[in-house]
Amino acid sequence: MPQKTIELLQSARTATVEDKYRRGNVIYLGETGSIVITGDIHGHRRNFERVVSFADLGNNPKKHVILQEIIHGGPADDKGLCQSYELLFDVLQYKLQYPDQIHILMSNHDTSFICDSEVMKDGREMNLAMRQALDKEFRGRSEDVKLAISEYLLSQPLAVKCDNGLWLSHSLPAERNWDKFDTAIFERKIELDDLARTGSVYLLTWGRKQSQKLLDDAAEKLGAKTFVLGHQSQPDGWSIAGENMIIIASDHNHGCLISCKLDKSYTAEELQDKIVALSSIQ
Ligand SMILES: [Mn+2]
Repeated sequence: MPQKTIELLQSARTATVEDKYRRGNVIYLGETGSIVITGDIHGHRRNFERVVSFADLGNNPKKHVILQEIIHGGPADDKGLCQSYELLFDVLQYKLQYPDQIHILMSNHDTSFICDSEVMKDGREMNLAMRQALDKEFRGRSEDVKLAISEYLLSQPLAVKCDNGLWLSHSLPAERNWDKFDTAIFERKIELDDLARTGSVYLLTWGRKQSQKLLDDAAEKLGAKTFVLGHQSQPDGWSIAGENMIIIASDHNHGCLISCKLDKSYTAEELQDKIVALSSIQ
């Protein structure tokens, strides 16, 4: 059903661009309601289902769900081709069901798909593995489906900023690149050059190992109090990786989410009490 898939991707792109909380490339949330924050999903369907069940958005119209890095990982076919796009399509159906409650952040695996560049995960090159799976499923329409996926991914916001001081993004730039990072990227239109090495979307989504000094500078520059990021793998599901930063992962059996209020401010230490193990959710 390539045409239905393409239409789903186009609708998701429109909903993402028109998200009522979006200004520029940031989702701004006020002091009303609550938020469920997840880390990288990487094709982990069971954990995504647990997030949906936990959030129960149908009964919680003032709750927001933040998702990121849906693709690359999870089920593979008998040749090892990556079928995580199937989960992406289901996540986008979820977005369309609750368009102003679900916000999906741009990740580096998304930029690698858009740029058709290599990305390694657990020793495997995932970009080609997923593209070949798409070719196998969509045959003559696979280029159209890939283009629609790229256009959807490129429309995603870069960060969520909450009035309570929480800042959520896939990552932050690495120390050595902090002075090359242009924060105007949060306001202006994203161009493909911004995704290439040294571009500001690249620096934001691929950066690792932020020092406390960088986190303090970033907090001041971005007007944030506490960062919640994904991207850096977390064998235990999460870690406090700075006085004002917690990193979470949602892509394995020890994965977790954070569930907290928007009318209350939290330090990274206080957020520890708001962590929910995904394995505890039916
Ligand atoms: Mn990542």
